[in-house]
Amino acid sequence: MTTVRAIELRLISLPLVRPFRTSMGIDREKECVLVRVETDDAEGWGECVASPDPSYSDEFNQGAWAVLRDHLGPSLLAADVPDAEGAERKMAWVRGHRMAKAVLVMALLDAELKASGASLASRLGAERDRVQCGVSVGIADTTEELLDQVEGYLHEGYRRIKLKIEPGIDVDRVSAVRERWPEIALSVDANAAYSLEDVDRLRELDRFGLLMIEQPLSHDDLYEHSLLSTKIETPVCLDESIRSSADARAAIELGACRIVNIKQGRVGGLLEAVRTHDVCRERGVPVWCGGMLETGIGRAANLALAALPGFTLPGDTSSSKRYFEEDITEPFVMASDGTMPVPRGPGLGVEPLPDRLSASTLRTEGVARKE
Ligand code: SMG
Ligand code: MG
Repeated sequence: MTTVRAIELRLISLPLVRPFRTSMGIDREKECVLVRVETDDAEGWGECVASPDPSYSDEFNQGAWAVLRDHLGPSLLAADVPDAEGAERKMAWVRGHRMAKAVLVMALLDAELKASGASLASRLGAERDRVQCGVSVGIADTTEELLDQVEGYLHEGYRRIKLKIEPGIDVDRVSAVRERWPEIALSVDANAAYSLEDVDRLRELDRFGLLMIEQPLSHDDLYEHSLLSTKIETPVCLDESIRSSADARAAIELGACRIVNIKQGRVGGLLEAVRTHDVCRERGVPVWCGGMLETGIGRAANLALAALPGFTLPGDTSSSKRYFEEDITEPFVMASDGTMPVPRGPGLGVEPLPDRLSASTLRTEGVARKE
């Protein structure tokens, strides 16, 4: 049992090394909410995966900030929390807001594990010391630019290339990459940009031997994905549609997907991410760790999660330098064999560097106790 003594919110911004374009828009910087908690025993950090706009999900930074400050934070502040599961239960009265809940779960796990000296990886049930890395390549202005970027990433050793696509910037781009590199592990991610009416176009992708097509249809749909899955050969992977372990179970039972992308923030935290992994593993469905352009804090958590046994496909767990000139932690570096070591220090195993943290901070606010 420990008491949560303080919760501090911090909005940070870091420039991206190159703009990241998806079917939803263009990101030029990474802006996210970090949370620092202080318990009786230790300090812990968490990173919220929400974006500035409610585009990838209905959550967004200012909304997460408000729900953390006014509802979730006060539920935990000055409360006796047995452990991170206990914190999940104390926050359960708030419906939805999974990304906001997840950041508190992460920070409390970090504190709890720092106090006991155990790593997050061992707490979650990791079985590997290194994870396989893939890279997500944004929509480029031209095919030549795309080929140059892919060549660079393959040269660095990435084991899987994922191309962002949207209607009209899809078949030709995939064809060009496949022609140049017939053997690489290749996938595409549509971020919900297609509809069932596009089935003929999506079927054209079948000839490229893709590992998967990620989230082709609506962000909140399972049924239409189950229909699409019977009409195309490329395995469907769901990202946005999976918000919990229950969603994963429903999606699999409905035949809506054959692969699941797990992001701890999207499902409400690291503990629910493990349950989602378990549901998929029990049903023989491979999973992999998605990414939200995380700083070193969130990246450390992703690496711990990706080391669980059901994560059999390379994740969007790329080197820090694929995103940032300078991260807020020591950078994560992928080896030339396309793998990255799983942090093994207590808790997340990383700390924000004070100089980097203050240089990237836009705003901070403490959570106040509710009278
Ligand atoms: O972290 O390397 C990364 C980004 C991976 O493509 C990526 N993420 O739909 O999977 C996805 C997108 C969502 C990012 S939108 C900010
Ligand atoms: Mg995705």
